[in-house]
Amino acid sequence: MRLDVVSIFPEFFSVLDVSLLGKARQQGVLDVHVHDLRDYTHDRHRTVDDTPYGGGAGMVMKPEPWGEALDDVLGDDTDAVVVFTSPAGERFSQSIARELAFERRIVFACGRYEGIDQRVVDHARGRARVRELSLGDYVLNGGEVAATAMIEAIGRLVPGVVGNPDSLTEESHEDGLLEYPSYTKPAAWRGLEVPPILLSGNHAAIAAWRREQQLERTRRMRPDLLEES
Ligand code: 97T
Repeated sequence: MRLDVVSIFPEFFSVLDVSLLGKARQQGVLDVHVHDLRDYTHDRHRTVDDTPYGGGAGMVMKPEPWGEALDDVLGDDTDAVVVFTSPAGERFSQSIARELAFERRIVFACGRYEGIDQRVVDHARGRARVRELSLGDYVLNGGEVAATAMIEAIGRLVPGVVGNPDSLTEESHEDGLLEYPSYTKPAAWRGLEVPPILLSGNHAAIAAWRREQQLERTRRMRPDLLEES
């Protein structure tokens, strides 16, 4: 999968050099290209923002650098998805990550300040499949953290990135429930015991216990998930 990122903080994405995604990049499974939006400005101050039409606090990202950056990054590619990270987007989820993991190419456009001139998004719809995605219901200073989280969630679902594919299906959110609690050795630690059923060797009973734990935990921590499913 090819991933492009456009941001005024390209250094931010050095986190993608490490851990599992870093290894996937070294192995050529993920091909990540980070672009500095300011390289597409032409004034001495490399200006990317301006005051909003209609008034209001904060600054809006100017359309011209974004237009040039997306022209350059997309080239004549007609098959890419462009993701605008935004607090006003659709909420990102495991099912969206699963969908996007099938794409050949995704371009992440990271806005700062109060957002990007809306015409950039509207114009991009003419040449790519556009998604406006939010990480959740809170405000960040910019789209970089959101893009990084989405890249990790999507990237690890790309075949060959995570070594053991079984570990992908046994996690929180894959079946609409939270994960069951996990334990490892020693069987007793600081006076706390591992639930005896896990030491019983009875696989059917263990599976039933885990299911029950998933339901109980989901009911307690995330009742909204049970209503959805
Ligand atoms: O708060 C933001 C500002 C810019 C770009 C994205 C965000 C955001 O994304 N998910 C939550 C907030």
